[in-house]
Amino acid sequence: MTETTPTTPQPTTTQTGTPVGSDAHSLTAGANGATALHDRYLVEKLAQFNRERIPERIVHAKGGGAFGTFEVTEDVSRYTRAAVFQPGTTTETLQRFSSVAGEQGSPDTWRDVRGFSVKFYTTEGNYDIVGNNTPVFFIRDGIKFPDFIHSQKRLPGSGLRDADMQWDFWTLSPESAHQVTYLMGDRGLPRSWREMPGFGSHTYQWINAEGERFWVKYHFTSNQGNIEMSGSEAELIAGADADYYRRDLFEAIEAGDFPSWDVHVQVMPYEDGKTYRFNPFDVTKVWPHADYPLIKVGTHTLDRNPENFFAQIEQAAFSPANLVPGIDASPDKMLMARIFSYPDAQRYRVGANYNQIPVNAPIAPVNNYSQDGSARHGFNAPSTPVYAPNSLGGPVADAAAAGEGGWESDGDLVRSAATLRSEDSDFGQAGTLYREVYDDAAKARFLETITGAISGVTRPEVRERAIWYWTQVDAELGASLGRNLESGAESANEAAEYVGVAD
Ligand code: HDE
Repeated sequence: MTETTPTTPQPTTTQTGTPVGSDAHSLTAGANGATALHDRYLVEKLAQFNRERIPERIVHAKGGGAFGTFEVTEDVSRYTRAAVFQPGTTTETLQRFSSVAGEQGSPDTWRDVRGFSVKFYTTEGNYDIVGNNTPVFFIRDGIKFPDFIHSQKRLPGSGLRDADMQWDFWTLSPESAHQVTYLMGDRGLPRSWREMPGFGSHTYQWINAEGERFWVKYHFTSNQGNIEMSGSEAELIAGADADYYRRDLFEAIEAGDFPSWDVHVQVMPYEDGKTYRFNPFDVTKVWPHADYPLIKVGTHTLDRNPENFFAQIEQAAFSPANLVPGIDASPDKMLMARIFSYPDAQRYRVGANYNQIPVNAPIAPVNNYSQDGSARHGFNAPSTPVYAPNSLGGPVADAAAAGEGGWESDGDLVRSAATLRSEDSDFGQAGTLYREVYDDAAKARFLETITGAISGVTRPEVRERAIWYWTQVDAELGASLGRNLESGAESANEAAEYVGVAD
């Protein structure tokens, strides 16, 4: 259906286009009589209404977004052949921001990680970077994800959030320490989506025109700066305006104040991946900029609000599986799990043909042998054969055009953590973030936040383990936390402010 804004009203119609008699009066047997079941417009209107909601995203349910443009300002063609990253290229985009654990109506300013998803409508097909405003993640194997999310959401009986299960999971999963150190720090409460950075988080692979491979990490640096809000400010706003971030983005764009991010990559030569001092495919780690400096690629600007939130934002389907020639995955176990999970979620949430909805449809032509299914809209010309291989001139797969990467892989099938390298540690980078990035004021806020959060834990063994966990991050921090909890110095406000977090 196309959207029109008529100057003279058009007649209201049924979904099949026939004019209807009234939007105010059902068909009844006399003015005071029973309603007729054959009032087909009434039936259609109520039935359609009952189907307005689709399942909300199991994580990242609350969000907002806008359309934009990505412009390549530098030359990174020596690292990737992807059309979207060639010098001077301009690509239309869609971006969605989100918080993670809260449901659709949840307040934007609850402490949480924020999603940062960008869809590039490239000439070679859609390319999505589905990241967060932090460069790392809580776990490093996708098989833990459902358990992790369960622990951060609600108790099955009471439907309440629960500090015991949140901290039980985190402290039994010490690989979470780096991400929790971001989350409980100032980064957990950005002032707006415009004023926060974005990261691809995982290591991805770039492949150049000669077939040479590189490992890359994406960084989106906000040109509005990185600005955060205090816990008490966030708490007040959560009560006063649950849609604070959504409103901020929408109003800024309406006013012509277009937010932008400079896009950078860190590039690691392929062979370094084998010998680097810690596992560079572990999403709980960052790569030091001293080893792999930021290389600018271009600028991403958001300049167009959605015209229909449901059609263009709610139904938007972002996926790390949406890769293009010259860009591929890496041996990150989380990334590989996500490549299955997102299209699966979208087939369930939006429907089997979700990629035919305008907001998800590529500008690149689609040619393949899949067909039918619920709400199918596009189809091949009737002369196109329905199978491959065929001798009738149907679409032919072309490895050279696909520009896929890959990596050496061998060994028995095992269930095992990745082989440890000399500097692999769960707590090392968390400690560096706390000690070297946070200044004294940020450290004090951090201690107050974790004290408040852990004061909500009732099980003594989980409290003990939380003290152990933060002691591994930083001995002094752990000791201060222990003293605070012992003396009951936790601030009731901070405990209330902390709501929880997920992916
Ligand atoms: Fe997600 N995640 N995730 N996630 N995620 C979803 O996809 C999942 C992870 C992220 O704006 C879901 O369509 C698994 C890391 C964002 O629409 C789901 C694992 C990162 C969004 C899903 C992860 C993210 C999602 C929910 C562990 C940052 C919102 C509905 C292997 C680097 C996208 C949907 C949007 C959404 C699964 C881990 C970010 C269920 C299994 C790591 C920004 O498929």
